[in-house]
Amino acid sequence: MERKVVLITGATSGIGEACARKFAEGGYDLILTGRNEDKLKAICEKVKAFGADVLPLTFDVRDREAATAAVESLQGKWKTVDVLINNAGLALGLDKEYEGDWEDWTTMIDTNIKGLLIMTRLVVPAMVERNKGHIINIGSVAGDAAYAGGNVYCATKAAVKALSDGLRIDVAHTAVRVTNVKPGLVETNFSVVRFHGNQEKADNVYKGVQPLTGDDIADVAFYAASAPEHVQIAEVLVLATHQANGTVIDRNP
Ligand code: NDP
Ligand code: 8X3
Repeated sequence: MERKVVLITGATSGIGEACARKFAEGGYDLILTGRNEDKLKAICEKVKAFGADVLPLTFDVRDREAATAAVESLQGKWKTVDVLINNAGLALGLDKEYEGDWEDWTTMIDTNIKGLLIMTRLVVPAMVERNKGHIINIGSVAGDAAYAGGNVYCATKAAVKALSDGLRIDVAHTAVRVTNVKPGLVETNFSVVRFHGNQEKADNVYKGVQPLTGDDIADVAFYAASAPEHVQIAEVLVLATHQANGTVIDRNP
């Protein structure tokens, strides 16, 4: 059977890295993208153990020229991307909106919204032309409702929902599918990045509750990609068992 190709952004850590493992195990070949060439190469070596063919592409999703050059460099079987996982993203800070940091806002908006749009614009036209393909956007419970200090990050994930819904409308005449996976608390490097490297603050986010893992989210993404072709998993909210929504978490179950 012909192997399918998945392109994963932000594959050097957390959910993206877990998706790389899951899709490799599931028989896909992988285009793994990220900013850190060394990490990317190390992950490529790991997933090759599952028998997957792997192509690393090093670029920043905010850099439209670099992303374009990377996608345009694809040759042969790599040109046919069956599944695009728009995963690269981050939160920075938990400042009040009237006190927030302009650079943090710009980074979040440029990565979570514009980076996702750049990759969508580059990869989806060929899917539409082939009448086949699947875009899995990693949104968040944070996109359902704002929480204290979440303001701009929550807005970017609300945008991921709007962009997923909009794309689903725009490809409805084709067999291309669009899924928005919205995780809750997942213990990855996410909180370390949010708190600019403060490990203690990051650890507190998961205190008293068993969080999800990147693997839990990769399982859901893989399930969506594996559904029969007439089935479109449009949106999935995945929470830790003791998390009820973006703000209600029972830390003493
Ligand atoms: P990690 O910090 O572990 O992973 C984020 C990945 O995105 C890294 O590989 C990182 O690479 C990459 N990335 C960040 N900025 C860029 C960029 N400009 N260009 C290319 N790659 C970039 O966090 P998660 O795995 O948790 O996050 C993955 C996605 O899941 C994000 O979109 C996040 O918003 C979302 N999410 C996370 C949740 C959580 O609780 N963890 C919950 C809900 C959603 P680098 O190392 O180079 O920065
Ligand atoms: C990540 C989940 O609740 O920390 O999107 O924003 S949350």
